[in-house]
Amino acid sequence: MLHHASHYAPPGERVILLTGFDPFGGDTLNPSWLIAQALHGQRVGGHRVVAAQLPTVFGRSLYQLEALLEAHRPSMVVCLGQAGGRTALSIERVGININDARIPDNTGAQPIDTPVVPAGPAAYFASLPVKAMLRGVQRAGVPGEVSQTAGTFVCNHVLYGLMHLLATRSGGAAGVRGGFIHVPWLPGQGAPYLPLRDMVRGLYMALWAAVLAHEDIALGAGATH
Ligand code: PCA
Repeated sequence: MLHHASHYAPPGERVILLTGFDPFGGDTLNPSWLIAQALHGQRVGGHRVVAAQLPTVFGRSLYQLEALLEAHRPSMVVCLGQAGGRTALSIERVGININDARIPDNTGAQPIDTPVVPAGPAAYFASLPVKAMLRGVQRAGVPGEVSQTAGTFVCNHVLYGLMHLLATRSGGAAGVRGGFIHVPWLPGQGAPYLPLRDMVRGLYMALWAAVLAHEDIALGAGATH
């Protein structure tokens, strides 16, 4: 069952597909989905945001993502996930070809040291303009950083799988930019945390920055925080 809007973009309006995950690991909510929901329907420079939920499940998350790409033909894909313990909106630079689960996924599966895509390349870089998006987050007055690892659980699985889909799908995927942003806990889930409204504002500005940036800006070495 896909949780997403059933309406399609009018001709000429491009779609930003924005995904979040369902709660996992004993949590009762997942800020990534609350943020995606809050931005559903927003217009960003000739694009419309379509929010969809992915299950925190190895394999199934990617099948659903592939179906969403087919259904919406987005020009940009931004997947969001919760990363408890992080202090900032973390724009991920790279997905790696490994599943190594510290905890079971939402079906109880816990793959250890398996590839996301057998015989796939070791890693894919996100094709979003990560530095421009970082600037956007910071302009919103929200803590942001570029992250060099999305971990080895379902979020990295989805980032790697997304980039593999975009790299290998026949037709339609050329020029589609994609990537992943990890978000901290909400108040009440644990510390450190960020309020929902700040995360929504930061993500909104990051989407604007991505749409406006034709090429990524150079902030200089080490300017990742
Ligand atoms: N965070 C997990 C998977 C789902 C989510 O929201 C992760 O960081 O892998």
